[in-house]
Amino acid sequence: MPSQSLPDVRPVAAWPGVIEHYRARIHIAHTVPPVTLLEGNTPLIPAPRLASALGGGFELYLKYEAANPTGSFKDRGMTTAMTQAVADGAQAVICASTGNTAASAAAYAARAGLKCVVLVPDGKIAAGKLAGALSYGAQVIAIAGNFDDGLRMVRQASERAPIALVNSINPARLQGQKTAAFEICDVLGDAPDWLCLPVGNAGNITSYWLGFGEYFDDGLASIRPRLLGAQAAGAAPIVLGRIVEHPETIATAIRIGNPARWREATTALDESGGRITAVSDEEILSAYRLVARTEGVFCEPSSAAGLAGLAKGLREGWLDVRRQRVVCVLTGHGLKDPEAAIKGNAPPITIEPRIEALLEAIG
Ligand code: AN7
Repeated sequence: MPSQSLPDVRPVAAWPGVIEHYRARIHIAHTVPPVTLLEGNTPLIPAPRLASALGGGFELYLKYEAANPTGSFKDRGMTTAMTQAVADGAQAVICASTGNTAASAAAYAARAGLKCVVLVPDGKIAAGKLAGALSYGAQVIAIAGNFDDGLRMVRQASERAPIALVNSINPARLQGQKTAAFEICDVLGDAPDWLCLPVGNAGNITSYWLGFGEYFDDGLASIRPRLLGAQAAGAAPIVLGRIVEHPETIATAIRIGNPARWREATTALDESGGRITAVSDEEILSAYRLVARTEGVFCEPSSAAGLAGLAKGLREGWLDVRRQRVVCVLTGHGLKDPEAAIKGNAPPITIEPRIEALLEAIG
């Protein structure tokens, strides 16, 4: 049933979702009730043990976007994109995805009563994301190609058929995703000095810069952060300054060779006085394990790329964050990719069901 025919049921929870909470700042059609799963309001977790593992002397926070309803930051942009699609009278939506966008689009389409089609690279999407997209009832189409091929195809499909594109080239996506910047400022009382995050299709870095810019312009923040973007070394077009035809990385969420918001990302990096860096798969996995072990915060490998960039900059000495406030955005949940977690750690040992065996095992 399309949501136009549903009664205007407002959420009763303390947190009403990002559209309601930031309504005056969200520039989309407000002619229909928001399509929401009460996304946003995610924890900004202080990470002192992690900060000292990285050398200490600065304040570190983790923006834990895994706490969104489908387990990634994509939900912020999907509430706005799907609400706009409903306002526009769409009956169906489509996107290309490395996984998280697919799961989020599928959930919000279900919520709105719209048909959803997602294109994913065959065999290169983490199990939890596929499980989500299928469970929420999307039509999942695997393509024998990468994300960039998929994005080209869905752009063409949305031009030829009456189906709304919900990738982050859709401006409504940025309107929702910029709210993460607002939340960080609302909690800290100002913008941080640095914001570190993974960069794939570059929609998120563009959105954060938009959000921080709006708070700064309106006097709600006294500074704008410097941005530290991180791409996987095998999929680092912005760092290299050229399209990567065959991107490869264990961080499948950011396995993207030709980001749609490349130009906006470059502008954001330049205006902020920030930097973009390439991190190896080993550096990503090491950051991924470190944050889980030092702080009890489990994110998916791609999500740890920003943290890996921070660690790398500190280690190599080109980043100085002493006495500063640093936020690392952890974009997606560790449970999205159980295979990476299990492969990346020593397997559990098996013992006989006897107390002596247990005592011996735990030393
Ligand atoms: C966990 O789902 O592109 O730079 O299709 O899933 O805004 O693309 C996912 C991207 C970072 C990069 N972290 O954000 C998709 C997709 C995680 C992600 C990114 C993604 P953008």
